[in-house]
Amino acid sequence: KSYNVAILGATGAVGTELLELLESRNFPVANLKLLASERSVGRTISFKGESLAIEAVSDRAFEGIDIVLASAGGSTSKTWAPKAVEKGAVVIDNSSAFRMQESVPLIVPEVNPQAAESHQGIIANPNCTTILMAVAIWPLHQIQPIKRLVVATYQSASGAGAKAMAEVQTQSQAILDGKTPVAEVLPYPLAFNLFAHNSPLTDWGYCEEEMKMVNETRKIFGNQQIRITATCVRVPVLRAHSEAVNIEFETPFSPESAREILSHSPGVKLVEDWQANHFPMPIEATGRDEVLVGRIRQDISHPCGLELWLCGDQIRKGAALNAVQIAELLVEKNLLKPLAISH
Ligand code: A2P
Ligand code: 11C
Repeated sequence: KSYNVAILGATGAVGTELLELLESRNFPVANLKLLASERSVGRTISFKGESLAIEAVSDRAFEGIDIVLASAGGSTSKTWAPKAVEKGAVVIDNSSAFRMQESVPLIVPEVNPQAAESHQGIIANPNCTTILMAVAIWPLHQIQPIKRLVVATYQSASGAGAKAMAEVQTQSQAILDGKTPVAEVLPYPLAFNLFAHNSPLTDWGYCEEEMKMVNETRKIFGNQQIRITATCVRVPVLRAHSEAVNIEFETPFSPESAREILSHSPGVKLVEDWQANHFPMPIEATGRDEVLVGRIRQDISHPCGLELWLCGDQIRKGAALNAVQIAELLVEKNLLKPLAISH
């Protein structure tokens, strides 16, 4: 059996990766529809050697579609996801629009695939920093419950979209040419710089990205007790996020057993060469499916603390790959029936 698939946001950084993954993972696609804004009408993109025209998203675009992979921003998803569901499609949404709605499963397939069973038409793909951390720490949480997480992120330009990636390259060239870098997509020049994550600030001083790590991790883990605090920072890297994660367990967790567990955990690749001081790096995580984890060590300030460092491709496992894995899960578990229609 094969399925009619639509990509909403097909011209974007994540949309482009979704196309590549549907092809390289041989997802059973019958027909593929590429949707974006009016701006992209007239463009074509190639899929499996065929040139497909971009269409502007509309009500009619979802007729006969089984699966929508949406990555066109929160407001676009808010408008179009419910309409796609009405037409009988299941929407896997990469935006933050529906993530915290109780009726919407928020899924990292390595962690909570069972949540897909209760979907009502929309399934949310978590925030990229959350996905990468969840893949790396869930196997440890299975052995000993995590009590508290203190995270610092080093987030690439790709998290702000294709235009931000292009901007950091232009800025880098401008600086090398002795010119003043221009920031139009991101709030400040990112080349040769870094700044606090560019999401809106809450009244209590955390930015929305930091709160996503708190709230989404709790929802995915099905555990509201885990205490989480995060500092999110944008760094001049193109497309892989890094995270320094301090984990406090209920009881001591040795680095040796953490290493042993993570060496055969799904979606994780251990990268640790202590002699060479070689640990996960964004350039080595780029283009890879796995979350690279290393520098696992005892927290010298706490007997139940463990430190680890991770890098993961933000566009791939942080977004497009996780969404395609969810689609594969729906196919495998026969969950593509448009359940929302019965409401
Ligand atoms: P377009 O290229 O036509 O603007 P990125 O995350 O890399 O910035 O990409 C955003 C994606 O979302 C693009 O494919 C973009 O299409 C799409 N998009 C943005 N706004 C809309 C909209 N209002 N309707 C449909 N697609 C949109
Ligand atoms: C970033 N994580 O790196 C963000 C981008 O909620 O999906 C994606 C925001 C989201 O800036």
